Amino acid sequence: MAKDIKVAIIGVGGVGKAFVSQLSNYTKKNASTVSVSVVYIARSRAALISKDYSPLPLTAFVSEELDAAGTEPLSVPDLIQFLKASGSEAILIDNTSSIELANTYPDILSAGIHIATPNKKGFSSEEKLWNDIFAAAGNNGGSGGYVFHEATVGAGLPVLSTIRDLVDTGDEVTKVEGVFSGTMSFLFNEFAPVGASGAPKAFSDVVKVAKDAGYTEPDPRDDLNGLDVARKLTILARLSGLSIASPTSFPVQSLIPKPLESVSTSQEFMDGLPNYDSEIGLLADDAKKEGKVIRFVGSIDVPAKAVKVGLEKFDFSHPIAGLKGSDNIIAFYTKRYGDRALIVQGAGAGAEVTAMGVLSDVIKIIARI
Ligand code: NHO
Repeated sequence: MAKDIKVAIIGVGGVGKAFVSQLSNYTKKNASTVSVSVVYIARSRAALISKDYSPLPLTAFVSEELDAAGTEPLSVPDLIQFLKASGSEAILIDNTSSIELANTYPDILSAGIHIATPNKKGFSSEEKLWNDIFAAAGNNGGSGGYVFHEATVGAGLPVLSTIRDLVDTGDEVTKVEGVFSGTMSFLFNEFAPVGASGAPKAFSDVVKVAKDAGYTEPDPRDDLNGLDVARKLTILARLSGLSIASPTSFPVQSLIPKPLESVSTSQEFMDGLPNYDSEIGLLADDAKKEGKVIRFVGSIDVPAKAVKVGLEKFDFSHPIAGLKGSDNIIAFYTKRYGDRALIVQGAGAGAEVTAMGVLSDVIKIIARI
């Protein structure tokens, strides 16, 4: 008999829409073994609820329809009750970046509801939340729901599953380093490519190209402040066994010039950025004279309990220097792998690849229930 799974989706932006389309293909392909019904879908101010638990039509995911036909979203306690009352296993997909929702994961998991999410907030904020989530979850043999968050680092790349497999099989992670931001990867691969000839590009011009192409957050300061990378490093460091109080508890280099930190609009920021091109231009020039390029990287030194995020110089021949586009690269150094790192590399940003990470988590949950 096919497994009967109810799904609730919160957040239907870029990742949410791509997820729905991939989930739809998955359910069609696997209809003989699993019956997946999406019974609740919500945006910030509107929700569709299938009161009789019949599957909502996928057209309901078009945001305009949801806004027009939807009712007020349920509170989290009401949503838990609604899903529990179905009598089936239920999975909540959090496709928002809401810390308020992430704060309720322990309650959701304690109620036996599973969670799959690309939202970094629950796993990279205060350590207490991380501890509460995994104390409530069933991942380590407890009675709560399973929680998976592969897409919080490297989008669909197998980063978290790799580090978990290394640790679970008895290996010891000694160092993790790499490029963890698709946006930062694009900026520096364009700004300081290996073997560049001719006039150097201005950093502000590259930021503008990235912004216009939709690679950056609407306000590029949200990429340039380094916090997105710091959140990813917090997650990896915790999985490597380190205690990390918060993503601001270790050195994080911000690329936002001090005077532009407090300007009120993203346009003002973009207008002011060319005034600071020379600072970062000099860094790139100095590196070039040494046969190197600058890249925005993160690293975790496990024995030294040291995590840092910022600009570093790399030889032209280093794999980090040779990245293309918005690719991520993550190198794991472990006792078992020795000096030759286990490397994961590929597209690390974008709705389709991020949604793939979320669906792969859903499939892991289905396999366990
Ligand atoms: P959107 O398009 O802003 O959509 C968010 C949706 O959530 C909206 O529909 C909004 O109405 C809804 N929402 C917000 N708060 C809500 C609430 N309290 N209740 C109900 N609905 C609420 O965001 P995305 O792009 O679809 O992202 C969704 C989640 O995936 C975020 O947590 C984001 O951080 C995460 N994520 C996205 C990406 C990506 O590429 N888009 C990545 C990872 C995780 O690997 C990617 C990455 O790291 C990108 C990074 N910038 C980089 O490396 O450069």
